[in-house]
Amino acid sequence: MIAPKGRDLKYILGMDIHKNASRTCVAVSAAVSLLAAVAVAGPLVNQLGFYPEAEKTVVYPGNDAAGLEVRDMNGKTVLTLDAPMVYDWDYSGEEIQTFDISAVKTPGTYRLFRGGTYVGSPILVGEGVYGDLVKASLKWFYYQRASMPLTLQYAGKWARAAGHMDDKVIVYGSDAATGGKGAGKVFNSARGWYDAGDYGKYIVNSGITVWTLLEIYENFPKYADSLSWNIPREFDKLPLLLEEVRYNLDWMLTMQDKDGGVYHKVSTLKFSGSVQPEDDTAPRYAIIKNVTASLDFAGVMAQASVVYRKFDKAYADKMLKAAESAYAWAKKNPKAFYKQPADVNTGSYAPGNEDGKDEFRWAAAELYRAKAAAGAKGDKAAAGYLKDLKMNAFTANGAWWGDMNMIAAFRVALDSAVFDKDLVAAAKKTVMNEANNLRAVGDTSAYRLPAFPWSWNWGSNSAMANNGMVLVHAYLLTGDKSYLDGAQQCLDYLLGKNPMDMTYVTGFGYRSPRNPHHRPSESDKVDDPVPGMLVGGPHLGKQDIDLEGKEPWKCSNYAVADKPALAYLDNRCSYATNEVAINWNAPLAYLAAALEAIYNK
Ligand code: 9MR
Repeated sequence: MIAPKGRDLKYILGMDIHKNASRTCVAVSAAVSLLAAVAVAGPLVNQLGFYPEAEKTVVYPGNDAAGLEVRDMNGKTVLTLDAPMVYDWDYSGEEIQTFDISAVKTPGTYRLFRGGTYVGSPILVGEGVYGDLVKASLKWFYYQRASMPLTLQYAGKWARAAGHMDDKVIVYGSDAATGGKGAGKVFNSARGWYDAGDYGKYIVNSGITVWTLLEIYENFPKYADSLSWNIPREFDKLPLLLEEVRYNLDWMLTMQDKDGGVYHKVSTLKFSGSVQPEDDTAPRYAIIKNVTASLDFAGVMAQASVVYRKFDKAYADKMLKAAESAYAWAKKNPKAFYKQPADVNTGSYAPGNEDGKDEFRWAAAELYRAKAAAGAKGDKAAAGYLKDLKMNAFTANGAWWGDMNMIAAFRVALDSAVFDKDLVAAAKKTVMNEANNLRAVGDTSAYRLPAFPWSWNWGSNSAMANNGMVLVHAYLLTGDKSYLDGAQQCLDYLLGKNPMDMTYVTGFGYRSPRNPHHRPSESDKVDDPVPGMLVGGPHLGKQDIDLEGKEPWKCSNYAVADKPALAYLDNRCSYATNEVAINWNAPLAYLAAALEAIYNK
């Protein structure tokens, strides 16, 4: 699949040029939006605060010769720092000074002063600083539920009627609208989460999302069990997180055909307008079985069979069986890759280079472990999964929906009791190599952010979150706190240590997105967007801009910054920078949950 490009470490490190602090601080202007120009003068810092033992970084654009003072709320100075070296950060075109205030460990509220003047907003140091964020980012999946009403009791002011019952989705190509072959095939494909700001339900993206959420449960079971938030209960015995995830697993199970193959998605043929779910009434189709969807389905069902087994054996057995038949279908149809039909314009999630090796590797790893958990490690099918898993070496690309290699490596590296020693060693090496690359860049870059040129693709914020997830896994494998500090750097960026001086999560921090591309939030009568959503973040693609006004759903009439970290617009039209998505929220939840679970023992 698509390999991230331009990941040459020397190139990245070469971008940081040391300079001496001399001139006075300059304001940096960011993307000029329809609403207002953003002028940022710093300090840029995690707006939710820090755990006492965490690394705490404050980024300051400019090259001021003044130092920084940290004072408590009684005005007492607790830390004084000299002005640090000035670095360039090419991703924003800024000069940057970075202050390390990690020495402030006593829980409390602090303020920053520069040249004797109070700058920025109060900073919190304490336990549980990300607890609400974890819960809200997970609660958001409830707001994304198809096929059911959201009631006041659970949804508060974002209550809405049910949409997309999906009880009669049409198999694509089987009705007159799409060619009429095999006329009239319909089936029930209810439940599941809407993918993003649109109302499609996509198997590939559901795959990595569910994996990430279940990984929270697998890596931090005690913490996950301790969490509670307000959602309706259907399965009393399940921990809340597994209850929420089951809503999507149930939908995913409906997407498997009798022959084992799995459909790519359920969606309308065209994206709907900006309407509430109940008003998007165009016919919904189950569109084209393929290898990638079948393998992502197989991987997730196998993983879920392991996680749910102790709560519900029958459900676990059902999922394992479904996983095995999906995998068998993919083996029989290895060239059946998804190609978006010309009359469909909803999310494509089509593989970049159609080899499918990463999905095979991941599904084989999950299936082998699931067979072991079901007491069937010795059977013929299990031997086949192990053989397939060994066929290709692990590769270390960033974890995202387009590349499941790293996910396979996580699985094998952490489950050393299940897999052969050599495999575990290879998987660990892959995870650690990637983590070490991230550390090297994180610690030497002006923003203290492990970002590469490829990080600034569509959904850049999720790249930062997924990089954080790699670092957390490295911490889990080694117990070395420096990897946790690296993960913190990623979360800090998403929560305010960025050139836009905002958290990228709705409803959190001093400043946050107000106009995300999210149809339910756009079309309701509520001022605030649904909370707990991570927006895609800056990138230079400009797919959502049409300055001539020929495509009215796109943004027009604004200038876009030409630096990747600044090319962000808090406007609903900007689906390329301000959309939300389940596969972006899940790693945010993972990262925040990991820091909570690890620090708050
Ligand atoms: O996250 C996807 C990104 O990697 C792709 O470049 C982009 C264009 O194909 O699509 C993104 O996914 C969107 C999906 O296709 C439809 N639902 C909204 C998703 C987030 O923008």
